[in-house]
Amino acid sequence: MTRNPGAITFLPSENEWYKAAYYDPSSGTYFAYPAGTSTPTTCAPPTGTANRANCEAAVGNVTDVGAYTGSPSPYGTFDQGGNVFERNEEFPMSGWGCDVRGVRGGDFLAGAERLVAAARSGAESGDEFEFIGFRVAHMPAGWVAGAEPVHIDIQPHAFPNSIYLTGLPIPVAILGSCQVDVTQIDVTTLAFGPLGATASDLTDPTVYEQSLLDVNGDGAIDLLAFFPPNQTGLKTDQTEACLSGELASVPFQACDSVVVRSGGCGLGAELSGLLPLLIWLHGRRRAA
Ligand SMILES: [Ca+2]
Ligand SMILES: [Ca+2]
Ligand SMILES: [Ca+2]
Repeated sequence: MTRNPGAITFLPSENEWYKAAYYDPSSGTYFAYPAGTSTPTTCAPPTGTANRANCEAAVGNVTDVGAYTGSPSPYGTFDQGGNVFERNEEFPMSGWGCDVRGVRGGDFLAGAERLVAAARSGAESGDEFEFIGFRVAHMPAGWVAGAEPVHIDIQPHAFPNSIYLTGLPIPVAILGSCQVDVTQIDVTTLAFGPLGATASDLTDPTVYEQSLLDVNGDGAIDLLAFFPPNQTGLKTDQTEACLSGELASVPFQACDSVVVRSGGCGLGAELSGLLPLLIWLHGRRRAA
């Protein structure tokens, strides 16, 4: 279950769901409960009274959407709190697996504490329960979807990310996830830094094969690329370096923090950024 590129109608992401439930655009603040207030919602049968919801077995079953006429969110949505838990696209917790997606807002059985903004939960995509449903969201006309965000780690296993402009190649891990399949990256499009240094060695099939690794140990395969620092165009006053490329023919850009040094600190200082990765790679080979 992944939102199709350019989708107009979709399951909301957790952020979208959260904002619709708890955000007040007129004051620019978030409330704790999804009825325009931070006072805990009272579970009750359908009513026009403010801040009421179908929860804690007040009815014992689902109610019609919009039955709580006095309890819209500031954006005008109804029943985000209570009635049924609503699925979103989020992977709620790393380690829960790629089949578990977020659910929010509480249901007709649980207490009002499940309606609060901080309450997160998850359910497997195949789970079918009478208390789990979903909300469909719709984009305004003319909206164009962006690409799935890609994340990178410059100098994996090291921080801060010290770059020496005259030094050794800079390792950059492009982090895979349930949504980002790094094998879909066209390595010839990778460009790092303002001048777009290339990872030319990745066009060698043997090097490429050895560069598909789970660098951060989260279970998803990452792509480890190396870039010559003197071709990046980075300058010593820059605090961020960005990598661009194409994944499944869709352009992406991802950035990470850097400390850029002109050089002259000696090989020891230079290696301090690279060594943790080399040790990790070496340990990995020994274990294999
Ligand atoms: Ca709900
Ligand atoms: Ca790093
Ligand atoms: Ca990984």
